[in-house]
Amino acid sequence: MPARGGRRKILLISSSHRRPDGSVARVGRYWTSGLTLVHLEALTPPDFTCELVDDFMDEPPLDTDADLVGITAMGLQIGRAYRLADAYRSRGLPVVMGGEWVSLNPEQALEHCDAIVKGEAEYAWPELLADVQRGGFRKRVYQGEKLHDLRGLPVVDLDHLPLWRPELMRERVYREYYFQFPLYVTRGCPFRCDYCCITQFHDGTYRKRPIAEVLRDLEAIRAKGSRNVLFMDDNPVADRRYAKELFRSMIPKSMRWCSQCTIQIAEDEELLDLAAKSGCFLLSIGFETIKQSNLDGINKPWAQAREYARLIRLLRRRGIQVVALIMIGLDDDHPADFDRTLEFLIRQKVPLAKFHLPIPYPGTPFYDRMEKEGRILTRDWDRYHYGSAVIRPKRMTPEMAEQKFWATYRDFFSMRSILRRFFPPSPRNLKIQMHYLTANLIFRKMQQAGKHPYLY
Ligand code: B12
Ligand code: SF4
Repeated sequence: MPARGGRRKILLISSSHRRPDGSVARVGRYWTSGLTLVHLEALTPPDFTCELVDDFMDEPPLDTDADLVGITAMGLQIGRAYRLADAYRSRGLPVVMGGEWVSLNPEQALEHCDAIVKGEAEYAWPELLADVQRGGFRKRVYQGEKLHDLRGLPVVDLDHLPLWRPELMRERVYREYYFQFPLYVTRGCPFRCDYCCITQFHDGTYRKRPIAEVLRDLEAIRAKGSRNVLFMDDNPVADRRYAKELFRSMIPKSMRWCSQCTIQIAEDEELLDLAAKSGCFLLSIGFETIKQSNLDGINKPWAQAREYARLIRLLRRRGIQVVALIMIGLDDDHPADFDRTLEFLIRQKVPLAKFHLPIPYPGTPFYDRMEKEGRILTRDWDRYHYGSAVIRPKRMTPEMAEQKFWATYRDFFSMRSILRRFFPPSPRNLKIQMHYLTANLIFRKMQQAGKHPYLY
């Protein structure tokens, strides 16, 4: 690997996914960004320079002067990521991959790249790069000897976020809501839902960042002229004491934040009040299903379906918008359960829902179970996008599951459903509700045009 100007160059790519017609999904502007690329850049020693490309917005350059290519991918992006890896390797460039999918499926990934980072990169990436400096990879799988305690993580350069377009923020129409800056406070989750790659990836551990360091990062976002934050966490409230302390200390910062979260947040009213006061305006919550038998079946028995309606009301009362993440077509679902779920969401006035047909991510207990039961219908990862029946459902045909999936989306974004869900509005956060009303109308238009509302 030749050194140029004393510094070697790493091309870091976040992959997009392929649409059914084979084209790569692209957007012109986007409302948030992951942290992976800037975080890897921050972990890179100064004797390297990094170029960051998000394939979701820009075509990665195949003719590159980079010495090393690093690729990250999530879910159905993996097919596109493997194709990119193959393309760079065929040009003689060494390729390293990382992320949840790759970490849980090392042998599969190594068919497409020269080395992988298995698990988090904090210790493994500097070790790999030291080997690169010494002449090349010494092994194919790099894995840190221990998990990082999340203290003193390097500060990321927010200006390098590939999906962030500062010029858009200067336009009046975008000023208030454009771009939610990424930040995370915790890693992992103590639960063990059987379809979840996060708890597998972190081996059931749950770690928290020092609150002072989180507050410092919030200041950096404020310095960009924004108050909007998206936590990259999967379950920021698993340690209630920590979460309460964090939210309390965020109140004076006047931020607006959203996150993925478990419904645990609404089970403790003090926690919920603090979240609302600290600026929480939207939570994506994995309810998964309104049937307890299904919850038990996916190893999520701690979530109580009969409590969902009451807990959603508590969130709504505080003006916190809910994005309900729903799996339909689980083992105890009949076709009529799609309709029951839809009616439940409408009655609870849920502003947005993302429906998923069950997807068995390789490396999870759910995948292993589906494989053992001979129910995996395809390993074409491009189809692992939640709208395809990639496993054989128990109580309906795959065709019926897909048909009901699209019908549920259509009915969720019907005018009648939108009106029932948004009117009368709850008294708090009226502006944000109107924002999500507009989002519903946009998604309605997309799905009328035959597009998956969230896949672009
Ligand atoms: C932000 C985010 C997004 C953003 C990404 C925007 C962007 N392009 O920048 C958006 C909203 C678009 C998104 C979309 C999707 N996402 Co997403 N997303 C996340 C989220 C919340 C945070 C990612 C992040 O920044 N983490 C913080 C960084 C620092 O951690 P990290 O990525 O894990 O990286 C660390 C290590 O993994 C490792 N590493 C990772 N990659 C690499 C690469 C190399 C080369 C190396 C050396 C190391 C390395 O190093 C890092 C430091 O330790 C994660 C959940 C999570 N907690 O990570 C889900 C997550 C990654 N997403 C997931 C999925 C499934 C999707 C979708 C495919 C869902 C869908 N609709 O089908 C879509 C993709 C759609 C598309 N259009 O392509 C899954 C991945 C599942 C899997 N097995 O791969 C996750 C884990 C969520 C979950 N709980 O299931 N997502
Ligand atoms: S609660 Fe969420 S993050 Fe935790 S194991 Fe279940 S699905 Fe994964």
